[in-house]
Amino acid sequence: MASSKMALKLCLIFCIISTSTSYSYEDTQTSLFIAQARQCFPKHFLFGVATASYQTEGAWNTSGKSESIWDRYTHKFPDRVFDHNNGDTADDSYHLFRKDVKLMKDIGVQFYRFSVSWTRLLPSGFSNIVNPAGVRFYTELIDELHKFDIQPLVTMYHWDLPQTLQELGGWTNPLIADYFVDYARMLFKTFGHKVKSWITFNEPLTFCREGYGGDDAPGGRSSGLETYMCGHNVLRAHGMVYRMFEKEFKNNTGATVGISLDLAWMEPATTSVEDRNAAETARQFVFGWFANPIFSKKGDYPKVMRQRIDEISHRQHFPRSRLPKFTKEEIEFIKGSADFLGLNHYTTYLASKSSVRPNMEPSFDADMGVALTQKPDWPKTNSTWLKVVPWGFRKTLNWVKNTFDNPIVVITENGVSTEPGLRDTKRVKYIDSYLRSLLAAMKDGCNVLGYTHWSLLDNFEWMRGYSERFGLYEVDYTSPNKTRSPRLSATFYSKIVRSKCIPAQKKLIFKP
Ligand code: GBH
Repeated sequence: MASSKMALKLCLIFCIISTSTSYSYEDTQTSLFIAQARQCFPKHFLFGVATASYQTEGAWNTSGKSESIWDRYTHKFPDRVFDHNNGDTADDSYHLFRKDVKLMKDIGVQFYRFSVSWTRLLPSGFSNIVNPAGVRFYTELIDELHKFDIQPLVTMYHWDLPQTLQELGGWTNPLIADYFVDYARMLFKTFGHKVKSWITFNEPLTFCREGYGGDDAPGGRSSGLETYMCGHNVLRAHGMVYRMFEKEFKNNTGATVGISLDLAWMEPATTSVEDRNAAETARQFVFGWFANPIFSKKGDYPKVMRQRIDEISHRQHFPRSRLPKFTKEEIEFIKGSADFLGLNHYTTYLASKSSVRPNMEPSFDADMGVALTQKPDWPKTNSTWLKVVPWGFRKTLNWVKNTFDNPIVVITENGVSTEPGLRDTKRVKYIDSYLRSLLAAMKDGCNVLGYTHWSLLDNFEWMRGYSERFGLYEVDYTSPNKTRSPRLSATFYSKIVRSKCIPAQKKLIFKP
């Protein structure tokens, strides 16, 4: 009785009245509610952390590495990056990788998602010359991971294209698909005996839309044209790599190849049919664009993309659609070319029909024709685009399940930016609420095998430089050895990873 009185007293001082009672249960002894119950993932569920080469490695021109489009772009246009910074040294993980692996071991993760730098391995961009120092670096990293029983999940392409290939048109040149296959074959040959899970591309939507029609490297400003050429060649390249993998490497190795696509949840702004259609159109443009050719029964681009882009191209007097066409053979070839779907999910938007009519200027956004906003009362983060909307995660996963016949999904990114500092209670809450939403989706029948937190460390956040912090570990960029310090969230995530359970929330509320 004494302790329950004590709890009551504490409660009167500290209690936060929560309206979310969906998981609450009554603790009859103390007459208090526990706001969120302990909830567990299946025993075989896997937890990991993620990074990407340009964002963390640094050593941009060390030991034979050549220039990537992000090296070139940040050096040439420092003003375009928010804090005028670049990834030249980043977290210096090239030299500090053993420390990083130690941090992962401290958390207790089962796998590490990282990307390999194409220009570190193949300085000419082509597979005619392999850089031994690059091979040595990734071999040592992978061996270090295995030493601690952490499985590598390797992304082949997280946006750092060799500058040499950019000069030949980059992803708009159809021949790049062959060069990507050569690169992938080198990876399978060199690391295939140590790496069992691969991701061909990270977020083609982002690098095709922002790289060829926005602000990201290489800084192409040809939205609605190069954007689709990029997407087309990425899809061809992905399909070709997968078929090559099947033929030359898969056999009985148990190895798998997937692709990581990002999908923010698109919620209709109102219940009107127009807004509901707008939301579905948005999902198809930002996700179906890549998911439909690979994961749908019919293959090919989503119908709504085909229709809208064909029609708008025609109105703009293009004699052919700006969205390229696959041959029948290509459709069959690309269809089914993945063992799992990597899903990156961060936030939610409200979708409504755009009132801006497409003009003569080709543009991806005008082709989509959807206005995207966010509710002002959704909790803010340190990224303008990222609002905390955990229920969007469950909806995203259910939509993927229903649209693509319940594919095998691995969450390959999810996370949030916070203020610098170690007391990141916002990240703790984000992880707690998004993981509860993920569990709810799994109870709905979504086939999710694992979860990857973005990111292990603070890192170079592309056009936002080092101003956005996504790490479970803080990186002190002013210290010569880029000191890493655990945030509260590192401890919290570790608890979850080790127990496979989300702990009950300690906040008690008085029984009304
Ligand atoms: C991920 O993309 C990336 O894969 C990862 O490298 C990155 O570190 C992580 O996000 C966190 O940012 O500034 O309004 O133009 C997530 C999808 C797409 C979200 C591009 C941000 C830019 C919005 N991203 N988007 S805006």
